[in-house]
Amino acid sequence: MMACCGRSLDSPCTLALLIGFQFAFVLYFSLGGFRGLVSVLVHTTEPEFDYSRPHDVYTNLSHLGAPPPPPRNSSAGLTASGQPLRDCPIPSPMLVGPVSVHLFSPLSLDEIKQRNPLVLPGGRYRPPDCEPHHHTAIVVPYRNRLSHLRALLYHLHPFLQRQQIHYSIYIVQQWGNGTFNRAKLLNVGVREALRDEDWSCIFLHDVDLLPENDHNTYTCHKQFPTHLSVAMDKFRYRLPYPQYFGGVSAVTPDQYMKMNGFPNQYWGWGGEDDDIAARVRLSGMKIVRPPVAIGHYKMIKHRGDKGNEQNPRRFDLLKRTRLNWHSDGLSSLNYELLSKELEPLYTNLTVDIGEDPRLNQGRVPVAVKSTPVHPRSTSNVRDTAKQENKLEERAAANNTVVKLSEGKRAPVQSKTANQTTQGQTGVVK
Ligand code: BGN
Repeated sequence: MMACCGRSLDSPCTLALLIGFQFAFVLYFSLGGFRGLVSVLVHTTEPEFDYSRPHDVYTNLSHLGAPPPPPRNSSAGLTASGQPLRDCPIPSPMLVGPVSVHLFSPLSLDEIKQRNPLVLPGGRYRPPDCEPHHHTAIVVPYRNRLSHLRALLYHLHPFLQRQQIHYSIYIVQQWGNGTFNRAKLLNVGVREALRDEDWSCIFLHDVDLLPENDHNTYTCHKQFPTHLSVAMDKFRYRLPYPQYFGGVSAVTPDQYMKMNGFPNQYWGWGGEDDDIAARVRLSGMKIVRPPVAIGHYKMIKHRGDKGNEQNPRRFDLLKRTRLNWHSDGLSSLNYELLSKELEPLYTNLTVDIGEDPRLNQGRVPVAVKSTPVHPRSTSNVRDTAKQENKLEERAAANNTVVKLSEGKRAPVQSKTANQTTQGQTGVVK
């Protein structure tokens, strides 16, 4: 070959080489550059789904005809006749793939409850006829988006029941009119959900995102945080940028502790998800994702929220994540839980998370109440939590609502990451 091409530039051999290079060049770009080439060479076996013919999201739910399971105590994992439950099969035989999405719920909250008879107060569910492998709390930061909440509940309950997991939906509602703080509400939700149960997985879920494929299971990766909403219609069903971690993501309690939770300082829209993604890397982990063909989501379109304007500080904050992530997060979390209500389809946590301290410089606070935040001993926090849990169990049994009384409205000061780990993350059921 070298001999052939060495002789002269206009030899047929040189010409063939030139044409060959040109052809390779065109092929490289028509395959979508480097990524496309890799996917052709490595031959990734991406699953394929036909999204043009989705199933109704309530498909197969009638298979779950059994009455609600009795409250789980010492007889957990047993059938009514005392026999141990079989393990739920993996994957769930009830999965159907693409499901239709209603951006507005066709039903009222009462009607949604009737369509989901096995959902218990607080939005809890456990498969009636098998022992689930996964125990997932879904935490949704929220304020003033009732129509989105209804669409989410209409969609998510049947979606999750077909996955045969044990789950509960927590709506974390920011009290007052101060600037919205998504990441801090997530911290509160994780903290409060772990008081209820030793969840093995915690989902961080935007209220306006509806999953389109039930093979996208709401479970966690053992080692690494997961980003689920990899293909949103808003971004033409692809990641907007490689490190994107917004929308829907999931962590185990251990992963959450490892990254010191989420930042508390992002008031307003944007950047907090990028900070969380940076924490994943800084704490020595990486982000894992389902295939694009599975991670499809539809976003409910809406105008920008009042009180959630773009945060102009997000660029500065992001520059400092490397320095701040140890000091700002779960370890510095403080808030006041105003009420915890076991609604038929969700647990409603109303919380005072304070206001952006920069807004209040030189001003009288508007939404923050004057209750001082008392430093509390860990045992006090634990005792209060125990009492609250007992109350809530009783309420769940009676199908009633728990409001934290005025006297019990103790400001909640987070334990340190290590303290919180104790007794809360070790047990994986
Ligand atoms: C990004 C935002 C994310 C948001 C995505 C998708 C920022 C920080 C700028 C450096 N990040 O631009 O928070 O989830 O867009 O909308 O604004």
